[in-house]
Amino acid sequence: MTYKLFSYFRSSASYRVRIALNLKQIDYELIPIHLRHGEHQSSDYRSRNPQGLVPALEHDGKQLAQSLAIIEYTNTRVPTPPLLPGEPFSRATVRAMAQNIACDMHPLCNLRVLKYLRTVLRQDDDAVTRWYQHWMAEGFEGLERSFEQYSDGQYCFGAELSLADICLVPQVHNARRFGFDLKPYPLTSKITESLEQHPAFIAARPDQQPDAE
Ligand SMILES: N[C@@H](CCC(=O)N[C@@H](CS)C(=O)NCC(=O)O)C(=O)O
Repeated sequence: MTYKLFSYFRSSASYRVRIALNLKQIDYELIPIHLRHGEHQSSDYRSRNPQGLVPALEHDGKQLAQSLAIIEYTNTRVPTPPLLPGEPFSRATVRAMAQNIACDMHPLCNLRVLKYLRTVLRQDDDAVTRWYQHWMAEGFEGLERSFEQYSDGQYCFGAELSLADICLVPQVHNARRFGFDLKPYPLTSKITESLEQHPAFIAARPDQQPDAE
């Protein structure tokens, strides 16, 4: 086996990569990195991902970080099924949806940011919850508008599964975990519920991982 994925069951960035590897039917070894135990901060792990974040992918002895870069790498190595449309406008639109989630929504509410708010800035649970709810609402509002324009109700963009779908499901999973109300985003909920039936998405779910608690 030449692919090794360093992953934490609850990490939505790891969840994205698990979905992509499953869709591509790439056989991989999963190596759990426990975030709550600080395993991602060890010097050994940082030699794989210099940012000390999960996921990291090892392929043929080489190390890759950043979930979107890892997914694009696997998409190039194993082109079927394609995760980005071939037509340039469609391709850029799928990337825009994925980047809304991975570059604008997710980084504002990940573990280290919420921890910094609680500890260094001494914010209480109520303030941290307001922070989370605010940034998620902004993000999901934009996504819902994009889906109204481009989704068929089954996938984020058009009639094909794409990188945007791979980013959406883990972000919704995370939002539900934090008690975020998704009722104002009916199309987002509909697309997610449809994708959650797909075997590649089911196998990638946090509760299906060997390190699930
Ligand atoms: N942009 C990065 C984000 C990676 C990231 O933030 N990973 C989180 C888990 S989802 C992490 O390792 N957090 C550790 C921490 O916050 O201390 C990617 O897409 O890979």
